[in-house]
Amino acid sequence: MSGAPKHLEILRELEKKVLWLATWMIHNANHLRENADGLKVGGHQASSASLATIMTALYFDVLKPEDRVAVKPHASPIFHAIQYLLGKQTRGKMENFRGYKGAQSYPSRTKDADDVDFSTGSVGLGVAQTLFSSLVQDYVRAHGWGAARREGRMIALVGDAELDEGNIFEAMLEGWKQGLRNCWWVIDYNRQSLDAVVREGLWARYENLFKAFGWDVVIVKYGALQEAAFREPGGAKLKEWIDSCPNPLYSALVFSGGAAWRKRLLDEIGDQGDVTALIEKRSDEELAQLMNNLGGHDLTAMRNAFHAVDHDRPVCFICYTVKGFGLPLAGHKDNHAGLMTPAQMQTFRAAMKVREGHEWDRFEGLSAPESELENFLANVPFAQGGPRRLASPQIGVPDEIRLAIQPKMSTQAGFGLLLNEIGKQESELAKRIVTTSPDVTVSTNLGAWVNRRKIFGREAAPDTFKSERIPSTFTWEFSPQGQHIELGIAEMNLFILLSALGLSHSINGERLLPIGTLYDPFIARGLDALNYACYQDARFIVTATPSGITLAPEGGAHQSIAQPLIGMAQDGLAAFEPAFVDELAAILPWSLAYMQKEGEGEASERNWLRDETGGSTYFRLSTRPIDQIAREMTPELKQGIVDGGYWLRKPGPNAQVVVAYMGAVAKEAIEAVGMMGEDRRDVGLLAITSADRLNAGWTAAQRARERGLVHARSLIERLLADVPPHCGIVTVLDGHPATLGWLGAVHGHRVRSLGVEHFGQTGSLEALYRHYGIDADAIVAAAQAIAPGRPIRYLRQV
Ligand SMILES: Cc1ncc(C[n+]2csc(CCOP(=O)(O)OP(=O)(O)O)c2C)c(N)n1
Ligand SMILES: [Mg+2]
Repeated sequence: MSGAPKHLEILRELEKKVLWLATWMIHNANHLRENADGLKVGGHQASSASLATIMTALYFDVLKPEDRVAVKPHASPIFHAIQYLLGKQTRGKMENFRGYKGAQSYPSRTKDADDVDFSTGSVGLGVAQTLFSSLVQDYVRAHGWGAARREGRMIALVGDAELDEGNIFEAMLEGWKQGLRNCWWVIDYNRQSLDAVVREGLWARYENLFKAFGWDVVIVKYGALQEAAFREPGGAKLKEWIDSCPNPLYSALVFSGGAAWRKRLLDEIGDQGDVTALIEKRSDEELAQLMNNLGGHDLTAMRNAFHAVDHDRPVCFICYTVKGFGLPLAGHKDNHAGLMTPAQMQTFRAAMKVREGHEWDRFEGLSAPESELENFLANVPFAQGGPRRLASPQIGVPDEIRLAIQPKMSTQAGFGLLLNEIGKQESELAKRIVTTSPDVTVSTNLGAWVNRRKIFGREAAPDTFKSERIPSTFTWEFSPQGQHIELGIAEMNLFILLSALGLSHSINGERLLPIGTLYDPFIARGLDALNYACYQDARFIVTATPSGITLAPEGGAHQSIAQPLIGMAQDGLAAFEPAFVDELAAILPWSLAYMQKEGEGEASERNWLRDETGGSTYFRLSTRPIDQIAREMTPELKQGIVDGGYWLRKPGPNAQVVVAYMGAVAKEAIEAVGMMGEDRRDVGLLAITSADRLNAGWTAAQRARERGLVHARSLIERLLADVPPHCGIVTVLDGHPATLGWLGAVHGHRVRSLGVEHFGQTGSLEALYRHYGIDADAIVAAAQAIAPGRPIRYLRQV
């Protein structure tokens, strides 16, 4: 660190500039909106100002290029202002803050152009992401990769109310288990959330919590002015008063200003000797300055705190700040969405010495010579590392993974076998795969893979059962070369870890191919984290098993209904629910390649499905063994499976009914078609492997046609093209019926959609399929209702 007074002076100037730019950016955007559509959106002025000093200290002084930062959502304007000063953000994007393709309200890896490390916005997620990114950095290095790059610190700028989010504590627990290093959480302790002022004394709970998990805790409470005043006669009294002042009162006084401070202090401690003189010798303005001089607004205090860290243990900095510091909104409990009025803006502008029309000038209003400022910015350590988005070559994936498919098998067992087959090889693909599971590794069938590839641990640890010679199917051995990361039960952690692993190519320059497994219903438990992982374009496979009511006797509470719809609706995630293991064997290699793609490609069907741009994949699998079909995997069949569907039995020209099924109910669908054969002509059986991709292809093809690509035709349009118009379609899956309900809209066929709308009943599989109406009888009954004709003979009483 450079301790030269000049250095500090320039940092002070930049701190001012950053606050001005961020405040102006928000004011300007709202002003434009107000004129355009009358809609004012809440500002982040107060929330941003809170972090202006801390971020100035970090970005312009402390951070190294290899460090990565998750910026608190509402500090996005400060981040953009800093990047603007560093020449990495354009004025156009700043002027267009919150506008179409402008700088984003919350820092976004995918939508912002100025090198956001981690997207934030859903509070708590960015914080945990830094922890898991640090574990991933260790994983990468333990496997012998990335040694040429310096180890970075993973840093989160955390709002104090953000710590209400439980996922942060789930992550801390996991970090402790995994030997977390190189992780800093900087808490903006402004004691305000969105609605109000936070509970008294929270910092002490945090301190204990963090220490209990092995973190260092650094409390930055007082700024240099306060520290100096405490050394004056009477200073100890003042300190005592500050320490015992309740949060809401401190905030209210910050808002009210110097005269209010004076009155309050004199009323409460004014008769206590020296402290009176201490107060009296300061003007109102000086007194306000002193009382507002909390550690988090003191560049020296913050720099000292950061530079003093000389180890790689995780550190939590609790920094006292004032929300809205430096602005007239400072401290007011309603300031979260507060915006400065034009009159307040004028006063602020005058104080910042910014002339009309020069608001965006980088050095407007600063007193240091431009050349010095330019020189300083050109040498900021953080900005010396070249592009922050790293690249890593794609790993080759074979077209097929051969495995011996038994006559009767479940897709979950097939998944375990497929991974085991990959694990047998010494290929680059096998090396780059990393699996993870929240305490359901064995029950989701990863056991064989883990036996081969071991569990990752920074320190090796043998399996005690093995060393004690107690027979066990699974070897539970930890090694720095291990390729499975075993997590505790928290599903949020699973998805945040997948997010961190799935960005390794860009963050660490070393590609990993992450595969996470969990029980299907518990996707809901980690859904927001899954959404954010996809939002920041992390690449992974998530395998959910068992699923639906098909898990039958395992328990009603574990049945999942909505997940197929989640799979369809989740942006960035291609969802599959294959019925047969050979289908999964076709989808898995495709998914491993898909997760590595980032091209643009020509306008084509592949492109409508986003095959060129790539993404993550979700497999919804089952533990139900069903009869497998012995067949040759032709290229056409494989393409159909990957694109979402194919005819298992093509309907004839006189077909009255088509049964379209997805997943484990294949058996019932096949049985129902057999039962109807004598009474309905040419019944068709449509196998659907991905409602998501079929639907996405259909929507995209329609859009493409509307935009002039007249020949655009999606797979489902082609599949249903020859189905006679009078033919009815019965759809069935172990999930919400709406998943396939749209099939009738493709060419206007009548549809009856079967599925599960209520859950919770336990029982045998037969009993439950009957109870919920997805057994063969229910399919036949639906067919009879939708495709009138003579009564179907094999229809049993339902
Ligand atoms: C998961 C989630 N819930 C709610 C919100 C809405 N929200 C945005 S900021 C905020 C309060 C933030 O308080 P704090 O973290 O202390 O930051 P400050 O505003 O004090 O800077 C809330 C509730 C959100 N962004 N994400
Ligand atoms: Mg706060």
